[in-house]
Amino acid sequence: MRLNQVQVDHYRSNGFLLLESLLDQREVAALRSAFERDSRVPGPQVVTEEGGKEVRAVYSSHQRQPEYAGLIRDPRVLHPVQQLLSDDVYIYQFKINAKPAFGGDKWAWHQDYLAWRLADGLPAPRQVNVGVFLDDVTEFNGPVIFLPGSQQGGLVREGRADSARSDQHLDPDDISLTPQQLAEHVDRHGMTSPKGPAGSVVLFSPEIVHGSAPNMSPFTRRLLIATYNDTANLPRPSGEARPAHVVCRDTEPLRALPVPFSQTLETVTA
Ligand code: HL5
Ligand code: SIN
Ligand code: MN
Repeated sequence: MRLNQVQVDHYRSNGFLLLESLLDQREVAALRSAFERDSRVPGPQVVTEEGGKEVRAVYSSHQRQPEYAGLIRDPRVLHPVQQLLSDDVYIYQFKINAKPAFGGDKWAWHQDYLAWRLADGLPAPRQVNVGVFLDDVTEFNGPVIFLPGSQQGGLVREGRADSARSDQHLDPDDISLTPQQLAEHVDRHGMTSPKGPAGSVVLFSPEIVHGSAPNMSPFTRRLLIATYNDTANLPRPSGEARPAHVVCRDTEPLRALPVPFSQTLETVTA
């Protein structure tokens, strides 16, 4: 699958692009059950909601679950990323933000590249985020909200704060825009929240301002985010590198599967 020129132009000018129902419902079911499995693996890759036991995010599932190892090499996903970024890309970060029903917390307004420059010394914003909807995303269950075009203005904020919430990863709370910065940017760019059925995919820039509200609905909103980085843009941490579940160490260029990932999972029975 290749993006057409209208789609490429949309991504470049708005900083995001929605591909509705890119994956089918059987594939979504496979990805969900892989998440159920993976969120029960104990370890520092499981981030819980503040003061609770509910899962807020799980990192690096592609290193443990074959469904995700296939998904990141699926031609429907990898080819568009290569088109937008470079032929040689690898997974810099892989996470699933769980946003549980009745209480999944917000993700503060932020730009990803600030986190990655500060925490990992990532030289340039040469990444593409691939967001995969594991649930239907509606106005009710805390969709990601983008400020379209805000990726064109560079980084808004400089430093970071420190809080317990960022023990296992860098929570956007610590790099969030001030209310005034947010208001000015919304004035200029407006807001939009891509919505769609489970299996839809949203590509988005590491510099676009985004965030999402708490989920008070009875519907979970699991969002997988695979971040591809150009292999010519490896992190250069000033101190100790962050753990491998947050910043992946395998920087070999990915090669696309010849078929959708779901076809590689099926075991042939005679
Ligand atoms: N949690 C990520 C990290 O690298 C950073 C955030 O949405 C990406 C800002 O620790
Ligand atoms: C993020 O930016 O990583 C969080 C977005 C979300 O899950 O709503
Ligand atoms: Mn983000």
